[in-house]
Amino acid sequence: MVRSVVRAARTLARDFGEVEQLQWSVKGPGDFVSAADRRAEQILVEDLRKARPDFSILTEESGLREGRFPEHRFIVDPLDGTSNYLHAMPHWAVSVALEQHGEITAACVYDPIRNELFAADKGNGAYLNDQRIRVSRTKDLDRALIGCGLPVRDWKGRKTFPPQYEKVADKVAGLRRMGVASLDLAYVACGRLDAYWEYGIKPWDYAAGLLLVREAGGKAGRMEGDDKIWDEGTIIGTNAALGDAFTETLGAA
Ligand code: LIP
Repeated sequence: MVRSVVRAARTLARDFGEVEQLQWSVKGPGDFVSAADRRAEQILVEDLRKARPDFSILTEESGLREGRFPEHRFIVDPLDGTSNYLHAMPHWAVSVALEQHGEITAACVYDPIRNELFAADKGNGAYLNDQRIRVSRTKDLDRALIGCGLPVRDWKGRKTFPPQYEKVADKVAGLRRMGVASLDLAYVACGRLDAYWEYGIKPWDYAAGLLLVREAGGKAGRMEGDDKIWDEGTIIGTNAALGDAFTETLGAA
């Protein structure tokens, strides 16, 4: 998983140089970025298939490819933070998780711009490059820096977000909307953010991040219940100390 994620991210990083140039072109970088995204997905699928030919693969771009052992599946986002990438913002990542018998057992999120590889293995902790990471110890909401998502246009979260925002914004030290769910959760895992929530994101955006937070000692899941973890809902990742207070604040929205 690590090898495939790093290989895909390196090609995206090379293409990113071109995207920066295309910002001034009349046509913009749209088509170029779609092609780069597809190329990255191809690399990931090829590598993961080679390593585990019988596992299923769910990707953002192509949906589910069923393997012989569908109870083992990779959940892949070749380019998380597509809008950032498209606008030459140097904050995006490649994310892969492995789900086995309904549990996420391995996770890998790589930010090639900062050369930061977040990885976790169920039961063995979470790591940033080779250093063990842990969630923050912030226990008071009024000292907490919180990541979130922001709905735009006709996005479903338009109705869900405003009341949640009202409740949270009133109580916390700061809010950030960085546009890369996998990295938001990775940042909770290493203590840069104290908590994160977002409504309506997709499995490939958060599968790896959930395990990173859990293995770093935090809490991560779907507010409406983990039994339907891949259904539409509000995804929350928090440090252990804030956990319930933060979820209650959102839930009370
Ligand atoms: C994006 C997420 C981001 C969210 C966007 C989108 P993509 O993923 O990571 O945090 O707010 O709606 O889903 O589409 O760039 O892979």
